[in-house]
Amino acid sequence: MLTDPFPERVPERITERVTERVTASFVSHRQRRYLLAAAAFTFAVAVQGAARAEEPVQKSPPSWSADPAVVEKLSRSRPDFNYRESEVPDYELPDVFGPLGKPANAAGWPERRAAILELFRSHVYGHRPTIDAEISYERAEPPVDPTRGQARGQRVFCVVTKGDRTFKFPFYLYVPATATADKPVPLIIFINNRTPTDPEAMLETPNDFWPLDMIIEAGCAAAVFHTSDVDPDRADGYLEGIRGFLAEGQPRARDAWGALSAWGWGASRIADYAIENVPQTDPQRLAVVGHSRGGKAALWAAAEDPRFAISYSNNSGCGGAALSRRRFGETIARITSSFPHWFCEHLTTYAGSEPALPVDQHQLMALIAPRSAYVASAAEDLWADPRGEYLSLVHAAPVFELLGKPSIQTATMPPVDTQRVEGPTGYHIRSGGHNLTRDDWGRFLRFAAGRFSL
Ligand code: GTR
Repeated sequence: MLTDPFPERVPERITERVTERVTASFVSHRQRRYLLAAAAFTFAVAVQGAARAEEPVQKSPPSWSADPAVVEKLSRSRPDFNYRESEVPDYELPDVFGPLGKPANAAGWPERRAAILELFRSHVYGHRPTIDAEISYERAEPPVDPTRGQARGQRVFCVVTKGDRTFKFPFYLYVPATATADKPVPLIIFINNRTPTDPEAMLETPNDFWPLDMIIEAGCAAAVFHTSDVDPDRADGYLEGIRGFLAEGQPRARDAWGALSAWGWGASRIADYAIENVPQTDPQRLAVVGHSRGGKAALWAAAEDPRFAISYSNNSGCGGAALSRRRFGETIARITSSFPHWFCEHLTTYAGSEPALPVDQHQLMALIAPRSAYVASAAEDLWADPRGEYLSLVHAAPVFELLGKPSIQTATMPPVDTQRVEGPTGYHIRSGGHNLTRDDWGRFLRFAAGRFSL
C-alpha cells in the first residue's frame, strides 16, 4: 500500500513551480512520487527561508482532496471498492504516445493516433460498423420555445433506412434568434442520459440539467437527444437500438461497438445535420457534452469524430476520464458486469487485471488533442474518482505539447469550485455530489467563450 502521491496541503503556487512538466507519459507513478517528494522538500526549504527572512508566506487555497468524512461514509457503504488515496495500487501508465512511442515531431502523431484509436476500439468501446444504410432527416412540427423569443427551435428525426426497414431517433435543435448564415454560432450537442427533454415542461420549470436559456444567452446554438432513443440503456436492449438495427439482428461480435459508442454516433449525426442544413451554426465550432455515462460517450464521440472542437465530460468516471489503473471507486469489473452493453465485450477481459489493458484513459484525452478536452468532477463523487479524472488530462499533456498546444500539466488539483484552463484543456471540481448543474454549465460556457472567441 502506498501513500498519497500528492502532498495536498502544499500550497499550489509553489508546488506548481517545482512540479510543472512532470507529466510525460514515460514518468511512472513511482517516479512521480519521488519528484513530488522532492517538490515537498523544496517547498519546506522555501518556507523555512521565508520564515527566516520574516516575509509573510503567501497563502494559496489548498488543492482539492477528498473529505475524510465522505471517504469514510462511502467506504462503509461500498466496502468492496477503494475510496482511499493511500490504497491506490502502484501503477505504470501505458506510454501516452501508444505502442509506436513518441514521434520525433508532430508529423508522426497521426500514425500514433491511429494505433491508439484502434486499441480503444478493439479493447474498450468497440468498432463502429460500416454504415451501409441511407441517412436522411425529417423535420417535425417546430417545438415550443422555452427561451421566449431568444431562439428558434426545430424538432428533427434522423432516419436510417436499410432496404425496407427504417430506424429513427428524434432530437431538438435551438438556434439563437440573432444567428445568421453570415454570423454563424457554435453548436453545443448534449447527450442526455436522464429524463427525456420536454420543451413544454421547460416553459414552466427551467431545466437545470440542460439549461437551454444559459446556452442561448451565451451565444451558442444547442441540440439535445436522448441516449435511449439511439440505443436503449439496457443490457437487453440491443435489438431495439441502432446497433441491432444495423446488424440486422445478428449477435454482436466481441469487439463490436457498445452503447456508449452508439450514443456518440448519434451526436455525430446531429453534427451532420447542422453542417448540411443549419447555416446559422458554425461547423468549425462544434462541441459535445455529456454527464456520467453521457460524459464517457462524449469523450469517445470526440475521439471518433474529429469535427468536435470541444468535448466536455462531466463526472464521467470509470470508462470516461478516470484512469482505470487507479482502481479508485468504480472498477472495470464492476462497470462491465453492471453495464455490459456500454462497452465492447472484450473489455471484460480486463476485469481485475487493469495493468494488462493496452491503453488507459489519458490516451483517450490524447486522441482529442489538439482539440479541446474539458473534464469536470464533483467533490463528493468519489465513485467517479475525481483525481483519476484530473490526472488523465495531466498525463495527456505530452501529446498536446507535441502538437503545439500546451495544456494542463500541474500535478496538484485545483481547489474546489475553481476552474483551471490551460490552452485547449479545462478542468473544475464542483462542491457537492454526482450531478450536472447550472454551475457546471456556467464553467463550460465560460470555457467555450474562450475557445470559440465569443
Ligand atoms: C453509475 C455508473 C457510473 C456512471 C453513472 C451514471 O451507476 O456506475 O459509471 O456512469 O451510473 O451514468 O449516472
